[in-house]
Amino acid sequence: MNRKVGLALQVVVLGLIALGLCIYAALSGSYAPSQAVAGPSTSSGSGGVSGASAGLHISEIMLSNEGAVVDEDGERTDWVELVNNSDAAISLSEYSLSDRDNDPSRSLLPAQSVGPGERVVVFLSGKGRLSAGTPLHTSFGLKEGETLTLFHNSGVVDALPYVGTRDNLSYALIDEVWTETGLYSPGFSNDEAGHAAYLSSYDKRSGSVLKINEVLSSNVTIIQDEEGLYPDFIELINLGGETIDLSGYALSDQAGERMRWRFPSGQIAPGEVLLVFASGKDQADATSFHTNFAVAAKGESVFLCDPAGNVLDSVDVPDLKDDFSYARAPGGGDFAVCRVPTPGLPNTPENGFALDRAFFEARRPVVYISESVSKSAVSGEGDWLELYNSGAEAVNLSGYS
Ligand SMILES: [Ca+2]
Ligand SMILES: [Ca+2]
Ligand SMILES: [Ca+2]
Repeated sequence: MNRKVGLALQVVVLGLIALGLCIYAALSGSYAPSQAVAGPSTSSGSGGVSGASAGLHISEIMLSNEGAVVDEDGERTDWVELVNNSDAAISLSEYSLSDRDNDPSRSLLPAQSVGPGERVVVFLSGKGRLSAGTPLHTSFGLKEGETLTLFHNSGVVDALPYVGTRDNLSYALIDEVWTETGLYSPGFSNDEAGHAAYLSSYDKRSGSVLKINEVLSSNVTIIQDEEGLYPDFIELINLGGETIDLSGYALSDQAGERMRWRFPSGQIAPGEVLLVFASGKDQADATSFHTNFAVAAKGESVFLCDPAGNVLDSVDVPDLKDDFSYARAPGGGDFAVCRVPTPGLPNTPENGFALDRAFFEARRPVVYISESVSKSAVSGEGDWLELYNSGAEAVNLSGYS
């Protein structure tokens, strides 16, 4: 299915599901269905977008953000988008946002100009960061049953009741109709192009020197963790010239939650290859890292992000056989299926075969058959076996047969 058709179908499906949600909500009494589809009430019914007056208005909101959008701290938080739908610049300082319809002083917006058609994202995070030219955060979060009100000096502009959506969907003004959509677009136009523009705004893959180097999704014999288990692994490589502090960096197997597991600390030196177990254990100390997810052997994508949520690398891992990895050519080249994985080492065949040999040496039985002869091979003699003890200590043969 091509992407365009897929998205179109997605929108249709979302529309149907939104309808279902509304009916459910009406039955459960959490809000009236007319509110769910009506969007914000506005101070003036003349002209502008969807009956709104020309000026600054609420254009999109996400209140069930499970990680599709992150703030500058790499943290998921709900958000609202404001748009200037007039043909003149507007200063945000004339406006405020509030979770109380009778208190315009909750989050006063800064003296920051918004040009005609321009959009501004305000995170509904409770972090209370409201300085001009920086990412904006309200001092409150919006809870179910509350109403988000955009005030102008002169009074209420928009009042948007809390609208529950499914995870990672936004509620956006599209073609003058408030619509639940998967094409969320914080800071960009409410359409497919705006969604694509948002996705590419955090795509920093082309300039990154930190890369995913190798992924193994079905580890049967390749490497054990501290507990003697055989988890999946993801390997990183620093192709740059400086040590990178990994604190806050993230690994994920979900595009819709790209900050799924974050390094609490850690460093990677120039040229270093770093092994991270994708064990699901969610542990980390100075020497070992365990993500809170594993990688599906049937294949899935793996993402590497910086602390602000920029994607530094991603790889679509294919369906892999047990103990096969998906590895870059040495030096950060293209990925290929690899039958000699090299956990924690550069991806060279030499390293793979060395690890292979070490594996068999470590598991070679202490007492093994070094020579055997059967009658057919040497006439006149009975069959015999030679046993060889390769260990340093005597072995009691009573347990062997
Ligand atoms: Ca938007
Ligand atoms: Ca796995
Ligand atoms: Ca490797």
